[in-house]
Amino acid sequence: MNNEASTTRGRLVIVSNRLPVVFERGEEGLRTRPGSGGLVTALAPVLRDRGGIWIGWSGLPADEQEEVEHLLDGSSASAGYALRSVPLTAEELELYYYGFANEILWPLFHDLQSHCNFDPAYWASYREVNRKFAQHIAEAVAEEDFIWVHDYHLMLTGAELRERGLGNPLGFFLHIPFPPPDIFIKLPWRFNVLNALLDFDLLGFQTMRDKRNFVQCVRMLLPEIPVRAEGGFHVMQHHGRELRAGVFPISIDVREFRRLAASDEVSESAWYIHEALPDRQIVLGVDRLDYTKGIPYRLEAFRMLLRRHPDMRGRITLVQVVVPSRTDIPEYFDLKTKIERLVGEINGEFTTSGWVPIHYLFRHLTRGELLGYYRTAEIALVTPIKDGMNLVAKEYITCNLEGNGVLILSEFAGAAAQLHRDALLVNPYDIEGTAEALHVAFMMDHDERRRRMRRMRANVRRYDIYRWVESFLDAAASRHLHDFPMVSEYIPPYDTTELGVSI
Ligand code: GDG
Repeated sequence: MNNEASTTRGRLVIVSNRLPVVFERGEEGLRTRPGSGGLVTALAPVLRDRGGIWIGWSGLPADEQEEVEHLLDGSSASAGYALRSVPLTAEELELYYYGFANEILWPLFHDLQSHCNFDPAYWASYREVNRKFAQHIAEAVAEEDFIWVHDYHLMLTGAELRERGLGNPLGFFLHIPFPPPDIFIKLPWRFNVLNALLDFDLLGFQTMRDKRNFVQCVRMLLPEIPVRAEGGFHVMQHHGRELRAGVFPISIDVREFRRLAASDEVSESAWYIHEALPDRQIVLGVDRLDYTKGIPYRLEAFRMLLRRHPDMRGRITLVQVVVPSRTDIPEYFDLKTKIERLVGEINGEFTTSGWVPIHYLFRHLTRGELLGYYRTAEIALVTPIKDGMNLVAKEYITCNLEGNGVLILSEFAGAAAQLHRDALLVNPYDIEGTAEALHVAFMMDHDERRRRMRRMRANVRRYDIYRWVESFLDAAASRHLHDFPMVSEYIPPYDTTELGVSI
């Protein structure tokens, strides 16, 4: 095997579809401000210490590339690592990003093949853009740099780099689920994608489920590839190299969320939210407008709760935040219309003077507002029909400083692998089951709530985003896999009798 290059000697090169920088056009023209996500916060110190580059698309049209590059020079100086942009034309954006990534990979990898539009033009562009990214990476890196590619937009970059003769150690992390073989084989370009993934040295998945699906796809579609289990990894041989696949459940910057949740601003906001909704429990749902989030099923479940348990009326309020996304696309616009019709129907059926069952917010909240809701809501309803991890669940747990919240979680969210013992797990398609879980959550006594929340908080605290970065880089450098016992034992479907409650 010739992939012994150490990842500790070289710099770190992060590659993602988008750069972690926000471009804003103000009166004085274009400016940048640093992105604020957990990933960039955790990676920035490593990029600074070790020396590094972040390569991605700026979010702006290719004809503004000159101005973008000029601004990125300034941002690189203040960030302490280099930012390099890959320009994308309007056509590439349409076909590669909105087309292949969003209309094929996103629905297919979330098991929703009926939402896919397998347009061959999308594939051609996806290949072109991955090649373009590889070109930019190849120009930017030195021999021993460790290249870490993120997510489904860029699954072919490893193969493109190998074709250019690059021998650098290459890692890839998939933020979304990997589908089971009977779904993956629907992809007309299944062999190209699977073969390309095998050109990385380290593949990271969110859960055991995703890694298992990937390994099963390799066994089914490429039976000539030798696969063995070793030290928590699955090891495969391909093109004279050795690829290791491992599980690295992503997390959040726990210390930062706790600090912000305890701030005066958030404490006040939490107090005001509950002051305006007195004498009741608040159930919180926070989702981007997307069909994978299961929002209509969730609303149906809330309606079922109010029908079946009339004593809940006036004592429970669902605050459903939907963050606008792609409403110019008919499918997303239809989803919005469906959600709004359901909210209207439910509020129309149950509202009384002084009580509106669903507070519906269709907008992006500030970080302070969002944390105010996290801190004060007695119940969080996180019920995607499929999700790589779901960070809202981990953020809610972390911000629930009083420790009296209940998390209702979809068994199809990656987070379930870690939290299944103490969250109330539901099948999001099961409207009656979710309605009953809401009832159980409402009735749960304080001691039980605190016990469960304490364990979940400790669990998320032990394994934060810094540990996630460290574990991936360690696995790449030392071929050693950190042990995460809390993520290895869950296999759905979940037996709810284990909870000791009947739902
Ligand atoms: C991929 C995978 C995986 C949401 N509403 C508001 C707001 N948010 C923030 C939350 C959270 C983030 O957006 C959403 O978290 P997800 O986990 O759903 O992440 P995505 O980026 O959508 O998706 C997912 C993740 O990658 C990480 O690997 O967990 O499964 O699909 O951080 O706080 N933030 C603010 N206002 C809002 O209204 N400020």
